[in-house]
Amino acid sequence: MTRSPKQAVLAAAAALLCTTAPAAAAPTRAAQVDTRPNIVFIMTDDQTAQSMKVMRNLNLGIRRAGTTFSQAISTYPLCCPSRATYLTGQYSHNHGVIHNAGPFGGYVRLDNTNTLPVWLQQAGYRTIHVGRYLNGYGTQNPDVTEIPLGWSDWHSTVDPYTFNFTEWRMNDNGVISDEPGPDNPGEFQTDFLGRRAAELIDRAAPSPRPFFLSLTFPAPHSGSPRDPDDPVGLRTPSPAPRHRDVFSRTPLPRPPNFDEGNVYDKPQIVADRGRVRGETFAAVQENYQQELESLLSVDDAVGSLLAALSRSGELENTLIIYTSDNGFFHGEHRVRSEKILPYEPGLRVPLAMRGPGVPPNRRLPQMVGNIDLAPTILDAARATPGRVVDGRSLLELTRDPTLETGRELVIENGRGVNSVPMFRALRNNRFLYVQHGTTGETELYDLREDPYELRNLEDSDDYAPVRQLLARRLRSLKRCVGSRCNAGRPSVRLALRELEPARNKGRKPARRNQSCVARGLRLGLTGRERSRVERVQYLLGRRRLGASRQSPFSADVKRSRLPAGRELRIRARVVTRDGRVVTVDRPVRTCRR
Ligand SMILES: [Ca+2]
Ligand SMILES: [Ca+2]
Ligand SMILES: [Ca+2]
Ligand SMILES: [Ca+2]
Repeated sequence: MTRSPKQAVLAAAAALLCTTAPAAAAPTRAAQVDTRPNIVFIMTDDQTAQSMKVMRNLNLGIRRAGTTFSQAISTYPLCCPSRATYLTGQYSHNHGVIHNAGPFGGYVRLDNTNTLPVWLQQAGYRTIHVGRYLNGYGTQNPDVTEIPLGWSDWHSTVDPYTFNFTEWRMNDNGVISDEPGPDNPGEFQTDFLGRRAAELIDRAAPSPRPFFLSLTFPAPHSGSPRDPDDPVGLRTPSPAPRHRDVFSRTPLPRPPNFDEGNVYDKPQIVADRGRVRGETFAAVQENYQQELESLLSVDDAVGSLLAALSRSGELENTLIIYTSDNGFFHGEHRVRSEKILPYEPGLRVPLAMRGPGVPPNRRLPQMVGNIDLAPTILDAARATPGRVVDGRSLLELTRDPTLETGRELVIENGRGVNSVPMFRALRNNRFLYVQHGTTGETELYDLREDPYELRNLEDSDDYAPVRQLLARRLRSLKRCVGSRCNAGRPSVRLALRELEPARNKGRKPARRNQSCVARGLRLGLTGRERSRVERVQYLLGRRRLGASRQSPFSADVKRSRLPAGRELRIRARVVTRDGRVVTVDRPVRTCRR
């Protein structure tokens, strides 16, 4: 492996300490060496999780070399609110950006003086922005050369030209230019952004100071120019000319919720929609194909970033995160071309990560959200946020892959947006519960039984108790702040008891003051919410010690199954009937044999 410049500085400092440096100078000199990782954050616009399959560099260079979060959720599936969440680690009800435009949305709505790059810069990072910023950047600011606080290096597309893939405008550290310029005639926007990002990596890598690169592609969002095969009445992206029609024979997927037949169970906003057939079907399919095609140039850019990092010797010491601001519909539930609805196609986003502390070739099934992006980056950078963040670091999960936090997420759409009236939803590991503010309609889906959300259970008697619990928790979560956003964590504890010796069964209790486990353990659950538990698995590391589906959920573990003379952490993985999953741990010491 090539040694990175930063590691070389470290080695030089170490050599200095060993030979000439006086002892007193040692701590100061060592403290100046910065071994924190670089961070490269890549965000696409309106990309579905499934579409990652066409991206070869992403799959080989980031996903196979790292970890994919297979249940990643955008808590406000719309560009600007979701991007403001990335920049703050907060739900939109806390950062206040609840629309792309208007009085409650867009660039000026966010307090741009207190965001992720500001915190990283304060922590000593060089911060680089390449790509699109919040909606309205360039139109809402009276001075078009304005640069938000916190960025050491600023290369932003300027609205309203951001979504033109062949003729757009840039603000490069305050200098406005129309692109592509005379040096790169005909360059496609995605290629331009990828090239610029790679050049900036080349420039930042030799410094001992770590860098944070935030690269945000407008692709595969719809935009101009018009392509010869564009459908009428449905907006599409424009792929790079070299990728046009590469997927023209790839059929539009038809999952079970595609063109949903029976929508009597759905709220008005869905039930009023027509079928996805004939010309509409063809239009949705063309958009799907053009999105995949436009992702190929994003993938080329991913390839050149990986090459730049590798060339500079920084690849192994760089945390790379790949995601999108929201998902997208392609005919599911009759929704032909939108994002802001509380169902899975809009909520699910790609999320993959590689770098220090991230195991290779792994998939983590835990539900995570866009509120977790900033806390993850801050964790890696050992930096402190200037706001109360609502999310948690994903590095907790890469370090401890069976951890479950019991958290539930709120899905929001402000006061309503893009003709979808206001709703709030609660999403946990098993259920989606939605309240529509203006009509009073509600929805409940059991994602374990009905992953395609075809049967709204709002009237089901069997689910009445679950509905009640979810409604109560949604009421408190929809305005949650900081750690209160984890308040739904099931209140259960792991109980441990030494097993009775066989001859004493039913007579004498085991000695209470014994400090180590001599005979074996009886595991069980206690706590206020034990009555809500559906099943429990007991774990020692990745090994299963036992399981139970019956209260009090006890399981006996013989001494022979536990290593002797050791401090162990026993873990219970608890699933509640209302869809929460939590792990609770207890340390225990086993006696020497
Ligand atoms: Ca978007
Ligand atoms: Ca097009
Ligand atoms: Ca085509
Ligand atoms: Ca239905």
